[in-house]
Amino acid sequence: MYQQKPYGVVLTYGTFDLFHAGHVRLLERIAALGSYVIVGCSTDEFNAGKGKVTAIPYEDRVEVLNACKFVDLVIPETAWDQKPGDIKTHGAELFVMGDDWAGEFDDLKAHCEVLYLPRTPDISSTQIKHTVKCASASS
Ligand code: C2G
Repeated sequence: MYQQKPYGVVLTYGTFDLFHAGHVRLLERIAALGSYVIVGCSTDEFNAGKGKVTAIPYEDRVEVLNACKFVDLVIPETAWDQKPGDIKTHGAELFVMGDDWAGEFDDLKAHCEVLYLPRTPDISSTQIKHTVKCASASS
């Protein structure tokens, strides 16, 4: 039975390094809200500016996101201030981030609705990296 979703185009951003269940659950909840999900994936250069080094290079992170059934389109995230333009270009009605960013993007309320969803506890790319590092150190 076709289920009408509350929004059309929904936009979110992230690094999505070492793709894990926390990322999947966020994208699944976003896909339940909107009929077309766009993900802005942070490029390696943009992440360098964030002081973030990923385990998985940009092209591969994009390939993983494109393989996710909850994602309809992946665009590059190259700058903090690209969001208003992306919202306009893609006609986004809703912008969503995990609540570790709560309040950080309220300025976008001038362009569309903004929603922060609860993060999945006890899992992160940083944590996975740490676990792998410990495992390799003890082997
Ligand atoms: N996330 C989550 N639960 C986790 C880990 C992450 O819901 N256990 C969510 C984050 O809240 C975020 C998304 O997954 O909305 C992607 O997380 P990151 O890859 O860590 O994104 P980040 O590097 O913080 O980039 O312009 C915004 C930035 O691109 C955000």
